[in-house]
Amino acid sequence: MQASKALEISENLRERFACARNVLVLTGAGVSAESGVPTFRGGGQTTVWKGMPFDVISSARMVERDLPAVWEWFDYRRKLLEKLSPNPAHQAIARWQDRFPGFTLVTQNIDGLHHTAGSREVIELHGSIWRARCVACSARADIRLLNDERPPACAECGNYMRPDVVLFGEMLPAGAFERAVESAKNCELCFVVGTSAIVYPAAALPEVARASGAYLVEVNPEKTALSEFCDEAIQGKAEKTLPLFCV
Ligand code: BV8
Ligand code: ZN
Repeated sequence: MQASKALEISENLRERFACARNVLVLTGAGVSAESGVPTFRGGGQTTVWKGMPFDVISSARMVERDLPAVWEWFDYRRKLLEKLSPNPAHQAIARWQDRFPGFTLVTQNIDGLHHTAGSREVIELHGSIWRARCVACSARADIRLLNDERPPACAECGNYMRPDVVLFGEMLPAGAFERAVESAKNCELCFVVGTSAIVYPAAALPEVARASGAYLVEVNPEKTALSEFCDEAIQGKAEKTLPLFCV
């Protein structure tokens, strides 16, 4: 594993980037940090909400136990997000999309900032904070079009709606992880940007890419469980590092 300091892209990596045909990018909360979106575990802190660690309030159990509290938590985060915009890391990744014959962006983030930056067909493994879904039928709605009633009532069947986000202990959206695994198996170059690589099954993707022969690059100012496993671990911020791959 080659560790390189930020603002320094190895010649080898530049060449691989120039010649790559299929690229996979996996992002986590760190790619949105510069935009002002709080990370979950950065700097050793775990986000806490009203005394609950975030993986308690963001859990399947909480939806059953206290759906209004889950809505309060997501409404609070969405209010924060409404004022935020993509940063140079999101913008660089959006530019990469048309640079390679095959390009897949997989995100664990629910903030929608990749989409706002212009990325298309983003695989959102953990859903979206901007969408609600019915607990009973398959109805979905853009939360910005719903009234302030909490929990919102489903227009189709009248049952409760919940955030269309994958909580701890819940399955990922059907097909999302499978599509991401397919891309991981077929890429020659895999970037893992701004994730502590703790949450599964998302954290398994870099392992799949590496096992399939991809060159694995991590971009993160901190070391993670994945760093030793990478071909290159660029210890730097995404918003400083990704734009260096000028396209
Ligand atoms: C599942 C949405 C199968 C919600 C999230 C017990 C029961 C059931 C399952 C489990 C269990 N025990 C373990 C599991 C599996 C569990 C899991 O992996 N737990 C972990 C904690 C061990 N996974 C699940 O539950 C998944 N489902 O397994 O289904 C199943 C189903 C039923 C029964 C059995 C099995 C579902 C996981 C999805 C959970 N939802 N989010 C919400 O947002 O509130 S996960 C949450 O963590 C976010 O999505 C986030 O994206 C994700 C990962 O975190 P990161 O993105 O990595 O963010 P983090 O803060 O950790 O790190 C940020 C990094 O950025 C840091 O490294 C920092 O250094 C870096 N950084 C900071 N600034 C910058 C930067 N990098 C670059 N540039 C910068 N400027
Ligand atoms: Zn319904």
